[in-house]
Amino acid sequence: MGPGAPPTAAVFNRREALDRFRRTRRRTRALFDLLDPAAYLHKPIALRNPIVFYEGHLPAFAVNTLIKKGLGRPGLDEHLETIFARGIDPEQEAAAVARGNPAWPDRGTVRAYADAADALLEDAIANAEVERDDHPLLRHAQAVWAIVEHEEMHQETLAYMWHRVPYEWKTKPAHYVTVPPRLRDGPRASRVLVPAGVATLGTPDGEPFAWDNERPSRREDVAAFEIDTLNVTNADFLRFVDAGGYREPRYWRPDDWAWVQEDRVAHPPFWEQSDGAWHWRAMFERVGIEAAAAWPVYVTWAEANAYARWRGERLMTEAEFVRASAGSSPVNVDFARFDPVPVGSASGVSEFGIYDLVGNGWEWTADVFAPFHGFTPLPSYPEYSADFFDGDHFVMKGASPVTARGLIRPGFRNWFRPRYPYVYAAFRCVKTT
Ligand code: AVJ
Ligand code: FE
Repeated sequence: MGPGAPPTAAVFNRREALDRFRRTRRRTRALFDLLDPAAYLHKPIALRNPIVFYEGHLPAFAVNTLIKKGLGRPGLDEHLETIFARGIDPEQEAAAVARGNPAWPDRGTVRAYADAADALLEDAIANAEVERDDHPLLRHAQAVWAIVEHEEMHQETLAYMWHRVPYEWKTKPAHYVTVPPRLRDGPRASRVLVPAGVATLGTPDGEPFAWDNERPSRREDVAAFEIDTLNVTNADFLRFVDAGGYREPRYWRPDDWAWVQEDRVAHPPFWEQSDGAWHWRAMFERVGIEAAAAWPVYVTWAEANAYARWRGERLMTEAEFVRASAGSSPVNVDFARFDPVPVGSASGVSEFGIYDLVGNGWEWTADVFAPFHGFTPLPSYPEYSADFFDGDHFVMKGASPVTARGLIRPGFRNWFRPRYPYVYAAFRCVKTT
């Protein structure tokens, strides 16, 4: 521990860890139960694995990490723990096809493995020495939190994959309402000044767990800036579409413009057009765009950046996000819903009067995902971040409707490629004063 690092790390609470593990597993099962078994071998997103992979990946990752690497005990099934070890995220679809797929086991086999893994993991969390100072994976019970947070992140991956699955294969949960009636109008769009100040990026020592990319945390001076109090909505974005924003190269970086042309991109990835009308593709049904007009628009980084340029403005930096979000409480997170709510939820207003920075959709930032100075790979998952410091991923902050509460902390950093169209990512514009 370096000078100045606080000596007090939170005390490990076995009961709490076991509860969180069980709750996480239960939610994962509930997510799989939303799908018709016929979807099991389906691959909703070309760059990702078929659905079967994820049901095996979660328990296999946990066994590999906590049981084998952490406790040094034997696993359950060497073959399954190899094919399910890691997801792929290849640059090109062609690479995914070329690499080929293993012959995936049938669902009964995967479920039996998951049940056995759950029993093994619960017993380890309840009884084994999962917290000890003399092993890097077990310091502050690191591997326990890593497997839980890894699964929580994948719950979001599952949700955005499920989003692309045909509606016939999904069952809407009882009582779920895609567009709840609005009780009152939200606040009007406005702009506030955030005065110059200091932001702490990442997660300070002394927290029970943080991913490697959050550390060491650092303080950064932030110059004064103006920021939209609300996210850009579908209605706002429609004006950009109607103004020909997707046909004007000067709003796009060269690679993004090439993508717009080659893939004929002409609207946000959650919009669909039929009979000349726009619709919003919600999780369980399609709704007219009017119903979603006040929802944040979910777009790629490239589209968010183009919109900001069209307005003569820019996306916020990560440090500006941290500064602006002081005092925000989460809005529409932790699977409260599978779709957004209108922007401007009163409960989520920050100290500076800015809405929904944490929840209802991640916030795109202008920052390329990169390590903080002094970065060290996490012993329990050294490739977690390091493989993505390639200059082609951008930082997202905050949370979406399907971000587990356990992941919501000011220092958490998420990242995706600039043209990856599946994530629940919103944005707003800022400008330097
Ligand atoms: C941090 C959400 C970008 O989904 O690619 C899961 C999380 N890494 N298993 C991803 C992750 C390995 C990662 N993100
Ligand atoms: Fe994973």
